[in-house]
Amino acid sequence: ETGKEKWPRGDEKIWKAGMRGVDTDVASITKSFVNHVQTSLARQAHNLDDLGAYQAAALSVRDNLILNWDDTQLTYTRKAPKRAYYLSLEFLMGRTLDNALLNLGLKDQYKDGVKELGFSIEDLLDKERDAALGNGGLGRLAACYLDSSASQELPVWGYGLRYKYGIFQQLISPEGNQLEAPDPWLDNQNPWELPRLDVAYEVRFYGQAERLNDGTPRASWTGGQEVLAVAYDVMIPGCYTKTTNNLRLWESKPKRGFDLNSFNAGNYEGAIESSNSAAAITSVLYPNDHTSFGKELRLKQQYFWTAASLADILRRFKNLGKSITEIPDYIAIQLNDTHPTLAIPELMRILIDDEDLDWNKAWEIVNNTFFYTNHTVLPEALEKWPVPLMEHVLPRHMQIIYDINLFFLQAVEKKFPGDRDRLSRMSLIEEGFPKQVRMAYLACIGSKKVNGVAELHSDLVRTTILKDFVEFEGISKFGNVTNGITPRRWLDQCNPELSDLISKTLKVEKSVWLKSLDKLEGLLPFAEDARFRREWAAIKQRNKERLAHYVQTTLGFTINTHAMFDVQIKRLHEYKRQTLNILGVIHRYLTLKAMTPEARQKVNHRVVFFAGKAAPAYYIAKLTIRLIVNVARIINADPDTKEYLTVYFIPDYSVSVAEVLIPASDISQHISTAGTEASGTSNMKFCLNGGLLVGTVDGANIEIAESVGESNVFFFGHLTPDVEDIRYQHMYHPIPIEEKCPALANVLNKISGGMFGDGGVYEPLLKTIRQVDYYLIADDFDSYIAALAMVDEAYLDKTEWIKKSIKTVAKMGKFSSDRAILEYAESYWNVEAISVAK
Ligand code: F58
Repeated sequence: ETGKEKWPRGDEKIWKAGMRGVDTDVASITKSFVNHVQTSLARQAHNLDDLGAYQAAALSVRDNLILNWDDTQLTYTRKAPKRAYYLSLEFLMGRTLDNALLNLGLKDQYKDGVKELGFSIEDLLDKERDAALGNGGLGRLAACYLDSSASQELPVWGYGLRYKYGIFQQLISPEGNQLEAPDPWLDNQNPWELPRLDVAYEVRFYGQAERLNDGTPRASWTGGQEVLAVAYDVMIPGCYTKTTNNLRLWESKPKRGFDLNSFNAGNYEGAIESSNSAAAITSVLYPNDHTSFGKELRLKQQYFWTAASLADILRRFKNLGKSITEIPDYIAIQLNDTHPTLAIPELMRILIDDEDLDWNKAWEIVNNTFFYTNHTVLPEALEKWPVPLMEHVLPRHMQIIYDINLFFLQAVEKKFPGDRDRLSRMSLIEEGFPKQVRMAYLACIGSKKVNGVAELHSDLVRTTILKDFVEFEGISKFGNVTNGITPRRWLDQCNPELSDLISKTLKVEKSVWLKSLDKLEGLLPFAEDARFRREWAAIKQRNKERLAHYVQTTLGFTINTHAMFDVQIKRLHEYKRQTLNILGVIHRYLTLKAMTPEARQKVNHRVVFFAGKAAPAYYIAKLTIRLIVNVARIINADPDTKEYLTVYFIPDYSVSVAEVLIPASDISQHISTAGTEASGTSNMKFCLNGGLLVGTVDGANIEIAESVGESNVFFFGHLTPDVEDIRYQHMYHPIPIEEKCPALANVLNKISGGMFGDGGVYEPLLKTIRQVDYYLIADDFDSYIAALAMVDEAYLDKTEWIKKSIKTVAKMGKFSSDRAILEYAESYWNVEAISVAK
């Protein structure tokens, strides 16, 4: 590139005159807004409602994003740096407008602009629907990593699926049952995506795979169903930088519109059948969390997405004109859990069948291109695909997996001769009826590095599920990258007053500290400053009022904002132990009931919030919701206690609901059985907003405590190394619950006795505790209650409490997703930042 290339076509001056830059002043913003109202929306000033105004504002912001996006992509094309691709089946983005305005540094201008046109920016922001293309932590982590990649100017693209329906909407029936409704999030059009109907790839399913047997490992794969993958691009703006990265989401379409022959023959159903089956692939996000199902449609989603993404990545690579063996010098692919593991045999297939490479060369390329992140050690969540299903849907990939396994086991045999147990433990194929492919093992052996998502979890990966692989491949392949969260959304956006106070106090611009979060340490001395503490406390108070207002307008309940706000929000799961929390609430209620009115008056009012969705087929988790709702119904209406304890279940938890709940919390609960929560990320969000943490010694809680100081967190419960022994005791030397934990036995009896409605309904849930108690509710109950008592005690001294809150925030710098993504870039991908010329 000389910078003096010939203008491609037409008159350069006329071209340049037609080009525009990013709008930065109020006048050009209002002009662009009005323009979009008139033309893009075909509406007029006098019939424009808030939704229309939101759309006009979004379209005008999108124009700006596109300009930055274009410059960014041009820079990447010209400079051809090594790029990383983040493959994730889930991107839980939430809303975009506010985040885009803040990252562009244009929030104030838009606020003034829409005000001049008669609207309030807050009302418009509220009209946006969440993009909820994820279940929970794993999907939200992917979204935070995209924000950080762009903010740190890293050439990273995301690849995912454009589900027509995101995670279901949660409704709660009057009895307290969770009901699910579809989430048609695209119904009001999505201003944040650019359809790229010209970027499309064919993806094959089923058919026949035949080895050529010509002395090469090649095979031909023909027949079956062919489906089109069409690209939709979502712009990902970095914070105070021009860099605007891309998230490419695939939509499935039939290769041919419909079958005209069937149509002409009068078979109308037949005519649309194949087109429906193609469209079904990206129709809906699977709402499971921490279970693996083995459903054909899910397998098709995974292959459809990995095949289209790889084809796209390789097309871009080929444009560089490099030799195919240089792939690892230009491409790093991060596998977000095992969901995209089929990319490994797919790249083998392309290199062998299409590019005619020999096996070893192909395997070496694959091995230097992929990186695998594990997000759980729970056995029920480890993906396994039945061999017969794989053979049917992806016959060529099944052959390749068998070949990978053969060479792999030969190498294991060489290192550990005669160790047959080891071979069967490590085989990619689990024997049984049916045989199954162990996807975590395939991801592991096909990748250059493997990591867990917090120190403890990475240790567990190394010593439990992948122990044999560590012994075989060496420990250096198995690392840790502790998760992080983006401080843009999870502080600046959700808690603007606190963010402003921090800038003012540190005397550092947001454009600086939001991207170097360690700067928060500068807040430490201000913990001793009474005026600062008052401001800090006042902001927390206003955030509590904002939450109370949300509850008032959506649920109709009035909340005492002078109470302590105690929050547990996450997917409902036995291992996360919402049950422990609600049983603790009942215990507190019984204790209050037993007190004299005078004694009660000394108790600080506590408001306990729960929110979270249960997988639709997860019966026990749904029963827990029902119990919470009914406990709330009884407790909140009891005149003896309602001044001291109230409980709310906030329905339809989402990213935007989290943005209201998190800044309002005094204390939040992260109380998984030790060793079960890989990391957790909401723990980080609460602490970054000045809430303190009650938790078990699990996941990232441990590192948070290391950073903020153990005196600023409330730990309880058994430790990871003891959990297995305790479970063993439960099996072989069970102690009756009345003996082990009388307080809990009493609570369970009250539930059975009908204190919260028909006790029989809850029996299956209570049985999980009375009988097996796999998650150690009874073993941890007393220490949990003791930790909550410490919280009460600490809360009495408001000054000390606020000091703890300030010191906590000051020490949360490590948990920025910028730190995490830079670790991936430096220690895993070998990808460097590259700046886009202004
Ligand atoms: C979560 N996993 C972990 N999985 O549970 C959490 O500790 C961690 O902080 C987070 O990942 C990010 O690393 C998680 O969210 C899922 O939602 C999967 C969805 C697809 C099915 C299997 C579970």
